[in-house]
Amino acid sequence: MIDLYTSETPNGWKVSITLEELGLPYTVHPIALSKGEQKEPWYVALNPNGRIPTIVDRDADDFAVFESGAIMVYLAKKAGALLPTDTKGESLVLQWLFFQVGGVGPMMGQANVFYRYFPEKIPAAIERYQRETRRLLEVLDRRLEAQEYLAGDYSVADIANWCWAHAHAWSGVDIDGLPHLERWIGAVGARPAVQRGKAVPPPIDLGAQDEKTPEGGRKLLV
Ligand SMILES: N[C@@H](CCC(=O)N[C@@H](CS)C(=O)NCC(=O)O)C(=O)O
Repeated sequence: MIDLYTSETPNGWKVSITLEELGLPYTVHPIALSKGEQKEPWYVALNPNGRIPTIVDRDADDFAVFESGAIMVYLAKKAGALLPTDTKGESLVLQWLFFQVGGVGPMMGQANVFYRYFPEKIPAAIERYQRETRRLLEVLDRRLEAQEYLAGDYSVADIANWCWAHAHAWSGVDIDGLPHLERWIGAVGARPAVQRGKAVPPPIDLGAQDEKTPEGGRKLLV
């Protein structure tokens, strides 16, 4: 059994969707980000970065894993799916997974901060992160022109990138003229396991979806 500490955000969905796709049993522990639960000592003992998501594998001596990309790889290896075992196949998936972890996630995250939450409106910062987000989405579109999925068969690379890319409108970035990306966003989003994982944790557990409001988002800017 896996314990999952998460919130209703793209980085959280990366793990809940992976768990759903793999069919691994797990228990959800919602973390209220706007209340700062992720900074409490008991949580930082599991995740030194004080952010969601985190898992604890109760079947592996309570082994804790933080960083969403590392969690996805851990789970895929544990279940033996969503990540090829041959060196080149694994490398391809990791390339597109790291592309999300190091590029799409941070850039869209900063676009959200400056477009949605930051108390001052700084046009240069908004433009900078939105332009970089759009550029990264164009990279995905070009990749998906020739391939159904990002790295061979459907994998953790698709889940990771989808969790951010499908929410492009929240960052104020359109995907006009990116038909391959649009096709893939629809196809991945139609998967039952993706829909189940995206419903984790249920909003009711966190109260009022506080993180989605400008006020709730601002509380995270400290
Ligand atoms: N690199 C980390 C990023 C995690 C992250 O930024 N999580 C956000 C939610 S998407 C969070 O916990 N924010 C709360 C905070 O910044 O205190 C990962 O991929 O796990």
